[in-house]
Amino acid sequence: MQLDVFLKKVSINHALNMLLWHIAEAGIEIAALIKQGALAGVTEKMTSTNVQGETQMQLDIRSHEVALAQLRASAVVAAVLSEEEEKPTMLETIDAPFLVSMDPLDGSSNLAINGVVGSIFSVLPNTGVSTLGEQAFLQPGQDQRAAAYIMYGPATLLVLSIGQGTHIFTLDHHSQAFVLTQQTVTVPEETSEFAINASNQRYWQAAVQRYIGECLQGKEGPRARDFNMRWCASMVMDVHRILTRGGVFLYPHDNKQPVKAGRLRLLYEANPMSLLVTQAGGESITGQGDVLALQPTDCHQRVPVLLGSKQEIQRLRDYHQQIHPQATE
Ligand code: AFP
Repeated sequence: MQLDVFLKKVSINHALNMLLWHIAEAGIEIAALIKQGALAGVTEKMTSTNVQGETQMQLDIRSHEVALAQLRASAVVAAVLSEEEEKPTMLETIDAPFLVSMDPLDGSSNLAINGVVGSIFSVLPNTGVSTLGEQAFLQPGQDQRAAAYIMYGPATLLVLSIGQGTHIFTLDHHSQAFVLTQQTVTVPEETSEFAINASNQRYWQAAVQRYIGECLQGKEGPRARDFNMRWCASMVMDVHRILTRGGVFLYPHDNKQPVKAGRLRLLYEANPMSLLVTQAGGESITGQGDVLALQPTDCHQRVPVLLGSKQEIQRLRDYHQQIHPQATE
């Protein structure tokens, strides 16, 4: 079943369906650019940096432009917040029903090694961006109307939730359409696989030190079984693995740069990924509570993220409550 047919079946919100269709179109265009690699010059670094101070790749900028053009063409988006721009872009359709936050190219450092990258989108209701300005984006993740990522891997996938489960579509390169290939994904509750950037270990807080320490002890430790580890440096790819076969993905609070509470951005990484994972039966916490319940204070705010299989995230929640009780109150 193609994406447009699926959306007509499951949603009566025509404006939302239109928006999701345009997000999918952006994914198809970006996938074509990525496929050309160095031939399209898109793997080159720019001299510019984004709002996070990270060096931009040509494809970061091109993906931002492609996605913005599609969102504008949908005529149902009032404003767009992007990782690549400090301020949200206000569109001519300022009273349209939706706001979109996006990371047009997540994991772009993987481009240099021909690795997997993705695009992430979060759809919020427009609560009055014409008067509130960028403050209108500061809504908790539980208010999202939809979330999606596109994964540019061996196959191009669109993973989508409108709050009724999480579904996977695969791009058919012949018809240039996304086709439903897995309806209502379920994250296995138990897992023996974790993903964390272990090079930051010395900066982690005690709860995460304990959790990973116990996993590493394997059969000989309190968990009485061996664990496996993966790290893709692309949240899209790590989350996709978790949706497919379970596991946990941790980018926890650390003391590396005390002014930054975590690495991942709440509005266009943590929130949309948390909606997709929780809609598939997984959990997503900061360590101090549910990611989706967090009231944002800044458009480019960073947060700790611990997400994936229910039983493991529950264990991490317990460890945080036992070890850092003042922070979890
Ligand atoms: P970019 O979007 O700036 O490439 O960052 C990717 C990311 O935000 C997320 O996708 C990864 O999980 C994480 O950063 C990787 O971080 P490390 O540099 O610690 O591997």
